[in-house]
Amino acid sequence: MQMTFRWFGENDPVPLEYIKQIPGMKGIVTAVYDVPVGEVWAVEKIKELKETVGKSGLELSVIESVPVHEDIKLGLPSRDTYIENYKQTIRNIAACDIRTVCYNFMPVFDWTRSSLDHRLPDGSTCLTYDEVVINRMNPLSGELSLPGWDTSYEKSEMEALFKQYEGVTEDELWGNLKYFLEAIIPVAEEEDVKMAIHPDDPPWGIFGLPRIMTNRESLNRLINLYDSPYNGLCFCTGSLGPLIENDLASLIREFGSQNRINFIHARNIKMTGERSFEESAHLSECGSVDMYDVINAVSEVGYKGPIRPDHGRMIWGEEGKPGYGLYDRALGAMYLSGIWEAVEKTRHSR
Ligand code: DNO
Repeated sequence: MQMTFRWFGENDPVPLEYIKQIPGMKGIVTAVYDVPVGEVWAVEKIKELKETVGKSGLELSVIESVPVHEDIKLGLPSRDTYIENYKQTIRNIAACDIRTVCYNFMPVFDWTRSSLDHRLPDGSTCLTYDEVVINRMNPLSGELSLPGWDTSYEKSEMEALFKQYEGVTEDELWGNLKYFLEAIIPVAEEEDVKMAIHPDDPPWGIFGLPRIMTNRESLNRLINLYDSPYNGLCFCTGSLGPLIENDLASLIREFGSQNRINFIHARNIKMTGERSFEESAHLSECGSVDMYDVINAVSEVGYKGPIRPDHGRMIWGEEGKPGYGLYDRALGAMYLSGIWEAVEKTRHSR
């Protein structure tokens, strides 16, 4: 596996030079942030980004994300134009020799949390998902936004979007995903760009909107929508983890052995209720995810692709983008690399 780190571009308070100082760090996960969703990313923009990253001695390994326009998820007639644009963006990314693209198919909202700065007993802060608080939130108030979302909406736009999603069933969403994949995966194959769909975070419907990428059955349905290693998963332990039925290590064995894991997000979560959790430190004993089991399975299936530590807590007085500070994610990277070294050496010395 190749250790990578998410970086939000020039406005990210974490400089590339610091990321490079994390031992074993090889690659950067980032995106072009100033092109409206649905428009083509120009080759020059991607090239410039790649050069900026390259100057720090790191490689631009993954684009996370090329956002999917809502009209594609809704299956509107205008989707064909946005799909053509998406294909061109894939071609342009390939022209810059970047080989992995992460995306998601979550209606309206990407990852959703009830608190971005929940204080833990040790004084650090973390992101939490509390079902009771979420159920009380009004997504139409015009006040909800998260720093990690690729898009944000005005109140009126949000109301219009919710209206459009009224009556869109999960099966229709699946149909729209299939339509999208049938159009883009042949291009991804031609251009040698591995697509990695991020599971829904959290892995259940929110605010009455349908969500479909949640468990073993849905991951399986996804890979069967288009039979190609280019139609793969971003295996996110923190997104799949909250559903008790999701045995992470066995899912990695199942989908990794079929060559369908194209990217990995390693995040730990500590369940605090049936549908509530805190995002804990990466160490297994801090949360509900057994990170040793996860990395052991990753090594067992011979995974060679990128992995990144996902959300970290804010520690040591750091201020920055919630979930995306330097310190706790750097600790996470070292911990993951440590498990990796141990399981690989054990495996290969047998
Ligand atoms: C959250 C991230 C997600 C992810 C997208 C991928 O921190 O894991 O925002 O980037 O869902 O499209």
